[in-house]
Amino acid sequence: MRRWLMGFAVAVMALAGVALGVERAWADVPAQGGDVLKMADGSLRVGTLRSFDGRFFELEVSGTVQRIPRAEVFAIILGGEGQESRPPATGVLFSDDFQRAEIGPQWQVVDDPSPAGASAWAVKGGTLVQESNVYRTDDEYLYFQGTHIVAGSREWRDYALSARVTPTDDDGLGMIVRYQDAGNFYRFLMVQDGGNGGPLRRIEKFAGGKPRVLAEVKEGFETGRAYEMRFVAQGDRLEMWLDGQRILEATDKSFPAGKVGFHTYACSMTVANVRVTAGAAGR
Ligand SMILES: [Ca+2]
Repeated sequence: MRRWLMGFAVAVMALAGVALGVERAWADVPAQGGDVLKMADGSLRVGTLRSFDGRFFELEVSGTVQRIPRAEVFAIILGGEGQESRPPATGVLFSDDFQRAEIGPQWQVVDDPSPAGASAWAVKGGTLVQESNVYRTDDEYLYFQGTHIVAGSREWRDYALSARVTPTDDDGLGMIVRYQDAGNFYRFLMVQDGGNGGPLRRIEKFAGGKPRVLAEVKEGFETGRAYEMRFVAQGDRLEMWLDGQRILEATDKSFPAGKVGFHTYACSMTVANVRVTAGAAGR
C-alpha cells in the first residue's frame, strides 16, 4: 500500500461532494497489476496513480499521464505493484451456455495440421458440438490432434476451465488452458479406442508444435456419458478434475497465462456450461 495515496484518498473523501470511496477489489485489477479508477459514468480507467493535488488525479497509462478531475471519479481501487503482491483474483472470467444459433466471434476454430476431413463445430440445443471425425494424419499417435476451438484472453493467468463434456465417439477429446497459439498450450487429452492408442488420460504441453506428456494414466472414458471436467491452472501447477475427482496433476512453468479451449481427435463431442473461474475459487 502506498501511504501517500491513502493520504490523498482521505483528503478526497473529506472534500468530496460526490460519493467517493477507496476500496480494494482485486477482481477488477488487471493481471499485470495497476490501479483502477471507477468513473462516475461506470467506466474503468486502469494505470498507475502518480499524484493527486486536490482537484486532479494523475494516472499514468502506457507511459502517458492522464489528468482526471476528482468529480469524475467514483472510486479508487488500489491494485498494488503486480501479481506477486496480490492475493488471487476470484470470480467468473467467462461463461457460455450456448443459448443461441451461432458459435459467435468469441470462439475461434483452428483445424490442426495435415487433417483428414474438416471440422464441424456448431451450436445446437444449448451446447457446442464438434460432429466431424477429423484427425491429424502425420504421426497420428504422437499428436492425437484434429481440431480445436479457443476463447478468452492471453492475459488470463490463474483459473479453472470447467464444462460438461460428452464424447459421442470413442477416440480423443479434451480441454485446453493457457493457450498462446496453435503450437503452444497445455491440454487434457483422453482417448478410449484401443485401436487408436487408448485408453489413456494425459496432461500434455505443446511447445513449438511438439507435444510432451506431463502426466498420464491408462484409463479411458465411456462414449455417451457426460463428464464434469475442470482443468485448473494455478501458478506452475496444473490439475485435471473429472466428476469431482482429481485425476491428474503436473508442474510446468512454460506458459503462465493464456486462453481456454476444447479439442477433438477423430472424435465427436458436445460441450455445455462452459465457465472460466479466476483464482483459487476455480478449484
Ligand atoms: Ca472416430
